Amino acid sequence: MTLDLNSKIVIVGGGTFGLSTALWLKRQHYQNVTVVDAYEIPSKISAANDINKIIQSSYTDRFNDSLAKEALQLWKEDDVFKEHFHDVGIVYCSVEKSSYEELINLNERRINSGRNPMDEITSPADFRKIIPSLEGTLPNWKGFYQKDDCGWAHAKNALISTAKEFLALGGKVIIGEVETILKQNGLVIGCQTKQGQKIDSNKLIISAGASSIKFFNFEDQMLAKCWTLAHIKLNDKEVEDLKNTPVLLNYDLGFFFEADANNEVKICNEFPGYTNYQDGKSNAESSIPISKDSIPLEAEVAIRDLLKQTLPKLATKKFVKSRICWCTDTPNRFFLIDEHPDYNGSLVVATGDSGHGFKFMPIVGKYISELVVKGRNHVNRDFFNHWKWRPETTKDRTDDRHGSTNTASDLKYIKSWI
Ligand code: FSA
Repeated sequence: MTLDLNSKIVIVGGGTFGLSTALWLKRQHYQNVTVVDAYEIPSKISAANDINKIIQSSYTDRFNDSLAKEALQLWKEDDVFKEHFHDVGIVYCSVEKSSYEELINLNERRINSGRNPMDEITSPADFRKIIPSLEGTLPNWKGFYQKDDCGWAHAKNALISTAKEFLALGGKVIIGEVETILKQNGLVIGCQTKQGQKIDSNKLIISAGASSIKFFNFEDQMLAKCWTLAHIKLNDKEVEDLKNTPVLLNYDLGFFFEADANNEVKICNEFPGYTNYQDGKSNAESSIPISKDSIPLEAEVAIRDLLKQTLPKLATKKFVKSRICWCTDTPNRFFLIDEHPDYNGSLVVATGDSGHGFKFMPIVGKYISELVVKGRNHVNRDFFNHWKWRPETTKDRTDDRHGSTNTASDLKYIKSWI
């Protein structure tokens, strides 16, 4: 089903994938593009509603590596995105052998594709040359330093400026919780909000992140999991010491950034995520996101441990904020961006962020909009093959994360929250 410039395109979910798609469609002069979200943008339940997200521009796999390079260009040049990108570099670190090997592969991918190799870091003194305030003992830490073309972005502000540009170009945003998907004769023809508003579509896009499973059966391709974050507040001297320093990303232990304009530093521990399975079930799509401004006590311990090893003076500071943040993993962690097989091209799914979607915000909408406009048989085959509807792969599901016990645990086992 192909579209013309007046077709009604409705996007359910105004987060990373939804807004990127909305912007790309408006920039290509589609007249009738509507984003529907339960909350005002920046939606309080979007995973991207966050003070900072890591912007990597290299990956160990060829497909994401090349897409990340394409995204980087826009982070640097596109007026909507460039003011939110902080090109401060990333210090990639590990304490375990397997994650160090991954870093070696990452560096090799860079070298083989003609980019500068990263600097090797083998001692605490090497780390301190890059981030002088790392006064911790950094036990068994090794890593690589990529000086530029990577860093972090102010994710929430990027959502806001994308929505602003979309509206300026004539896009429409409706605030309402989509409750029902409207169907007729085997086609999706729109959606209806809880408040009773009906919105017609020639093409409907579901880009509701971990909540997408509320609307359709994804045949267990989608596994909602949450991760944990905390903020601490720094004094002026501490802010100054970390100013413009690279993101410190330890594949085994977690990561943190310089402070934001509010003097707050965000810190995350690394682990394979928590599921939230319902009623004794354990198939992927019975894991349901719930929002919570709190984290398990064990996450606080892990976050403080990361600080003890790196910035010990900050390790006992009060958390001024903590929350869990939901992502949705596909079986192999490539996104799920395709037509839903049951509705003859009238419904597109654009989800399965797999915990690494945000860095692609400037570019992912290009490929989603191409699928929306041309249909699945006419998009680039490399993209199609990576992102297609693929329930046959669920039997090979992988967590593909380091940290903690290396397998996902469930929130029902968490007895203490902070
Ligand atoms: O560069 C990146 O995409 C970092 S993703 C950050 C993170 O917390 C992961 O470390 C975690 O494993 C999960 O995927 C959620 O996102």
